[in-house]
This record gives sequence, structure tokens and C-alpha cells, in this order.
Amino acid sequence: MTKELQERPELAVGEPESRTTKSGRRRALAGLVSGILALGIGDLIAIWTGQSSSPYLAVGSAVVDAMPTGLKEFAITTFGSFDKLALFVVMAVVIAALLAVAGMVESRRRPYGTVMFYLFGAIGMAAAWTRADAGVLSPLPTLLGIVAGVLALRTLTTKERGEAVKSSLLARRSFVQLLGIGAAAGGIAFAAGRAFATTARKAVSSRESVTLPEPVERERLQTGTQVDVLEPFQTPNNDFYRIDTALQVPQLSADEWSLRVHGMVDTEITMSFAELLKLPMIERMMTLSCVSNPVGGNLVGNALWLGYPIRELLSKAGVHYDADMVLSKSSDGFTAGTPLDTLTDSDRDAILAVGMNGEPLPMEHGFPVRMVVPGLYGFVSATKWLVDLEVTRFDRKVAYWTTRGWSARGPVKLSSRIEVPRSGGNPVQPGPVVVAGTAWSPHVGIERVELKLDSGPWQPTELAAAPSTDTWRQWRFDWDAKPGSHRLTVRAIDTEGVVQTSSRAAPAPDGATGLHSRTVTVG
Ligand SMILES: Nc1nc2c(c(=O)[nH]1)N[C@H]1C(S)=C(S)[C@@H](COP(=O)(O)O)O[C@H]1N2
Ligand SMILES: [Mo]
Repeated sequence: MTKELQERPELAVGEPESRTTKSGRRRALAGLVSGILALGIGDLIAIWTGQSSSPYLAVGSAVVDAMPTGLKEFAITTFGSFDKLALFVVMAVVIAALLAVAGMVESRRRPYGTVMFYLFGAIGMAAAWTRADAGVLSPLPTLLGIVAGVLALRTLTTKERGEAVKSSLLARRSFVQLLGIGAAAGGIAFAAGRAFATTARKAVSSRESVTLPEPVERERLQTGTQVDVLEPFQTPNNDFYRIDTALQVPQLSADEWSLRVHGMVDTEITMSFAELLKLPMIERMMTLSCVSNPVGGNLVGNALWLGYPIRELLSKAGVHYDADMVLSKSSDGFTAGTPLDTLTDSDRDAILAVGMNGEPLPMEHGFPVRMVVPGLYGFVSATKWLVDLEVTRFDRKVAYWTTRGWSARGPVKLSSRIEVPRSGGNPVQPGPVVVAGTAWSPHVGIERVELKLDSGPWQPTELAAAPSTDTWRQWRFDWDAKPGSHRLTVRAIDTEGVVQTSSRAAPAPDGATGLHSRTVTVG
């Protein structure tokens, strides 16, 4: 007999094939359950050592940081604000497959499955260790998880091979029973870790106890809605798109938050949340958009922000004449590089926002403090969970997305889209039909929006009022629809007379261009 057949008596000649596929499945399950136990225990321990040290989240965040630009763009344009869910699903599938392989390897070629587990552990620990908010204890959840996972793997594969298990407690249970116990323990640990991560949080209750100050200056006009079938002019917080690299929303409580202003300044400033709230706040309606928004896409929203002008803070710090950029940093290590002049401009109200549509910032939109800068894409300006402002120069510091191939500067491009009639909707009735949508060129402002029916001329549309050039504008066109299939195309003209280009560009590296059109069936 070969060594293998001595070790694996059930594989001896004449064994029916179904038996081997069955044991293959059992081995794969042994690996899977051991891995679930490791991940569950890791997630549970991360309650104490911090969310970013949970092995699953740490590896996910490392994947996000390492993701090539093209893939990030694909994920965001395909899944939008569901990009994180998509990543979690893909990760779960890949991890499950690797664990199953490790289980099969361990059963047949001990100890190589164990070696694979240690390797997974090393990857998890390295991922946790390299998070922006990592501490000395960050690798601990993965370490303890892997110790438990290896013990489970050894025990389960020993049982699976039909060999005796040393521990008398485990010896009395069958393979299937042990598998069930392992899966249940891992599942419960993971559920407990997740439940804790999303509920009993200090930061959430800290948000609930924040009372926003009254602004010293209110926005002069808060609504511009003209057509009620549109996206509302003011986007409710729950519908506001969310884009960030944070797999777990950072949990900063207001009393542990502080902001440091440093770099090329005369005086460093450190400010607490209570100190910030005492400063005179202004309220501004501003449209925020994502550089990844495709033509006609919805990674854009318009909210009423309450905050303190960044120019006031910078003037207190005293900015050096040769600085040209402010590198803002979040608690989880994201950075944005904002041109200094957009922050010091006396007619551009870049703010340290604490309020969004009358509420403290929602956790996922940056509680307790984020930046909002009119006219710039979020990736170069809208840092959420903001903790640090470094006054510097573009030739000295490179921000998060710029190191990944996106441009250093990010003015929002002139854009317009059609919202009704909806795409893929039922055919519309011939006769009067409202065609409407939104156009934006934040801080420059929209002068006109024009609509083209099939290959006809550009026709003017009606524009709704807006409080300033910092918001989007709604437009409508009353169309006398004739039966047949019609192609509608929209374009905007900004206050400087620039006509929106029809030339198509992908979102990377500095924003999509091209005209939005929609085909509508009438009849
Ligand atoms: N801390 C942090 N802030 C961030 C990001 C991020 O990944 N991390 N993403 C930026 C990008 S790319 C955009 S478009 C806006 C989106 O803000 P929202 O999620 O509130 O809509 O946040 C910006 N601020
Ligand atoms: Mo973005």
C-alpha cells in the first residue's frame, strides 16, 4: 500500500465514487466551518480592539485601498452606493472557496491546510496592522481567531479521516455534530460582533445628544421645486448617495473628536467639537457630486449644510503665502487635496459642516464634522469624519485618489440629465408630456438648459429658481408628444456661456462628459 492509502483507508481500491465526492464535501465543510469560527471570533474580539481590526473588515478595507482605479470605477458605476455590499458578497465567495480548499488539503496532506490557515491569518493581521487607526492590539482579533480556527480544522479533519481525537469531550461527538457546533459558534460570534458594531455605539448616542446651533446667516431660499415628479430639489438625508472607502462607518463621538490645523501656518490650532459649535455658523444649500458619476447617473445630491467657513479657520491659523493646497484627513485615513484658493475665497462658502438638512451629520455622511466645498467633486474636497487639516503644497503631498490615478484637481464638470419620462417606463400617451430633469455646474451656475427632440433644433426649457449658483437647477419642457419612438437629448449652458460638451469621456480621471439622452415610446 502506498502511504496515501494507509492514511486514507476509505480510498482503497473498489471504493464507490459517490463516497469520495461525499468525503470531499465533508472536507470542504471542515475548512469552511473552521474559517467561519476564526472570522466570527475575530469579529467578536474586535468589539474591544476596534472595528477596523475585525479580520473580515480589515481585509476588505485593504482590498479597497489596493483596488485598481478601473475596478473601483467599474464597481461604483455598476453598483453605486451598493458598492460595499457587492464587495462583501465577492469577498464572501472568494474566502469560502479558499477555506474549502484548505479543508480538503488538510484532510489529504496534513499539515498544508493548517499552513494555509496561518497564511490567511498573516494576511488578516497585516491588513489590520496597516489600517490608518491601527493600534498595538489590532492584529489580536485575527490571531485569536486563527488559533481557534486551526484547532477546529485539526479536530474536524481528524474526525473526518476517522481517526481518534485526543480530547475526550470532542471524541464523544460525531463529525457532523462538531461541524454543527463549530458553525453555530462562529455564526453567533459573528452576529454578536456585527450587532454590536451597528447598535450599542457611543458615537450614535453622542450624535443623538448634539444640539445644532442657530446659523448667523440663513440660506435665502430653500426650495426650487417646480416639477413634483423630479428628484426633490433638496435631497433627503436617507436618499443622499453615499460613496467612501469605509467598510465600517467610522464611529467618532462628538466629545472625543478634535480637529488639528497645522503645516504651513503661523499658529497651529486644535479645536474640540464644543469649541467648533460656539463659532458663528452659516447655512448653505450646496450640491455635492461624485467624480465617478456616469452621464445621467445619480451620485449627486443637494442638501442644506450648516457649518463654519473654512476661510475663517485658516485665517486664524495664518496661512503661509507659498502654500497652495489643504490636505484634509479622516479618522480612517482617507485624504483629499483641496486647492487653497477655493477654501480662502471670500465668495465661495467652503465649510466645516456639522449639520445636513437640519440634523447633525448622519454617521455615514461624516459625523461629527465633514468638509463641503462648492464646485469641487467629493474626492478632492468633501472629507467625512474629518480630523486633520494640513496646509501644504500640491508638489509636496498627494491625496488618496490621486495616488490611485485620479486627477489632483477636481472641479465639477457642467452636467445635465433627464429624469422624466422615466427610462424603461410604460409608453407615454400622445399629447402633452412633461420632460424634466436637473442640471448642475456648482459655483459657476446654470444659465440655460436646452432639449433636442430626435434630430431637431435645440429648444429652450424652463428653469426653476435656485438660491445660489452652488446648487443644481431643475428644468422642464412641455412636449407635445407624437406617436412613435423619440430620442430626447439634454444639454446645459453655464453662466459663463460654456455649452456642455457632447464629447464622451469616462469618469476616470477627472469626471465624465457627454450628453444624456433617453428614448421614449409614445402611443
Ligand atoms: N473619509 C472619507 N471622506 C470622503 C470619502 C471617503 O472615501 N472617505 N469619499 C469622498 C467622495 S469620493 C465623495 S463623492 C463624497 C461623498 O459624500 P457622501 O457619501 O456624503 O455623499 O465624500 C468624500 N469624502
Ligand atoms: Mo466621489
